[in-house]
Amino acid sequence: MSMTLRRLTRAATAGLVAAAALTAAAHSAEAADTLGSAAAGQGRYFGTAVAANHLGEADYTATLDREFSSVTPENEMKWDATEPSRGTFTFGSADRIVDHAQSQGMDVRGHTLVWHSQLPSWVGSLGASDLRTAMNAHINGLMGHYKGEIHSWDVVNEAFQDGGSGARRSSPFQDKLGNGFIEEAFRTARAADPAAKLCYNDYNTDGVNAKSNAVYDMVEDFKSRGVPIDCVGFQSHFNSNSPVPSDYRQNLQRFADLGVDVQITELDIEGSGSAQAADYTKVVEACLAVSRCTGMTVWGVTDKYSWRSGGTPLLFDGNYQEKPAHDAVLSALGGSGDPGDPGDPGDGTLSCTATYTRTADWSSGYNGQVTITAGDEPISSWTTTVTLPAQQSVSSLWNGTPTRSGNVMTVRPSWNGTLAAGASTSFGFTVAKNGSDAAPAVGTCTAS
Ligand code: G2I
Repeated sequence: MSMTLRRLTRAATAGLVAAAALTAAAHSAEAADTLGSAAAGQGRYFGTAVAANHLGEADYTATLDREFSSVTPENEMKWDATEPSRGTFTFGSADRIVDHAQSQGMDVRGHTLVWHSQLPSWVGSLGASDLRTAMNAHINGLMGHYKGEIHSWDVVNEAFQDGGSGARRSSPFQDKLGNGFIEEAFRTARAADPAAKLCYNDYNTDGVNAKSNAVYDMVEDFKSRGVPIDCVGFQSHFNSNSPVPSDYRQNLQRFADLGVDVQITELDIEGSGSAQAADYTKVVEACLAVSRCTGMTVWGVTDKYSWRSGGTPLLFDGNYQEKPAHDAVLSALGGSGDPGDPGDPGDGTLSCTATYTRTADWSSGYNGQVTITAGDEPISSWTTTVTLPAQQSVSSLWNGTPTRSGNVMTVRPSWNGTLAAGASTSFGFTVAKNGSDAAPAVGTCTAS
């Protein structure tokens, strides 16, 4: 969509957007029972990263629309997606996200203009003066397209090295343009869309350490010299190796005291259950304790699509059920879930999921394994089906009780029916391929 068209379309849908905002306001007056409405009650936004290719999935979009008040395109506004070859801008996927957000009255964070990663190779091959021109053209192209439609932009992302040095990270921009590339990017960005908040965004800067000190010094210097910067983004990717720092709030506060807003931009915390919920609570409480912490974004809607596959770091599980971490965040934001809300722990709905993997493979056969995981409630039994391709046959099955009907096996527990909330068990089986290497289909899991 062209720049002019985007603005015209936006003007034409302004009535619709206003109507959506009114609905959201009416909803929040009733009960702050979603993340977005509870955060709004605290004067904050609560956002999520969104991937355009999931917007067609009904559960994904329903959860997004119900719970969140801001979106960040997870990959669609990055340089490789938006200017894959020099001067040719492609906004299709990013436009889908922005259009969707606007139709729901949600704000949009822009991520990201200048970053060493997801950078098309043509950028790295430019000489210094061409690179400067290309960087500014990229900022102008992207910000111009979405002018007036983005509440905050990550102008520069991850420009500092990890470790104790506080040095700048090597990148085409750093290596060819020197330290000044960051301020140049911010000055260009201010002129391109004066209404957008301009942010510097990074990770491992969440507590007080050498890297956050280096960012702090840069922001202090920018403020003292009038370089336009409005906010600092703290990505906040946490796990057991990188836990929520004990001085998280203090670190947010010292940046705020420099005269910038702070935002939690890519929050996710690996783990599960009450420990994960407690960590999320710490983060939300830290943001609420800092008046210039204007909002929080989690890095994805559901564990199913997290970049940290296997780490279950988000607020909704793979079936879009609210996790204990969700309820903890909602309550830290001053909201309250109705005990009977679908998906809330305690709502009495028994559920389970079944996922298949091939654990061994040889020319004439293979071993399959199905992992059964209980949902938010403890369960005492489960049932699922495994449908084999026509030629295949099962020669043995363990840790489950099969009933066969043609090529469909219904499998129930043997000794392993009882599962705590969130706990898993698995059954395995050996299959003779008889000429077909296709995978079996695993049906829906039913719990009782
Ligand atoms: O790595 C986590 C985040 C750290 N801060 C900056 C963020 O922009 C970054 O996001 C992640 C996305 O969540 C991933 O989805 O950035 C990754 C790339 O740096 C993204 O991964 C990429 C894969 O590497 C590609 O293979 C894939 O084509 O996602 C692409 C789209 O699915």
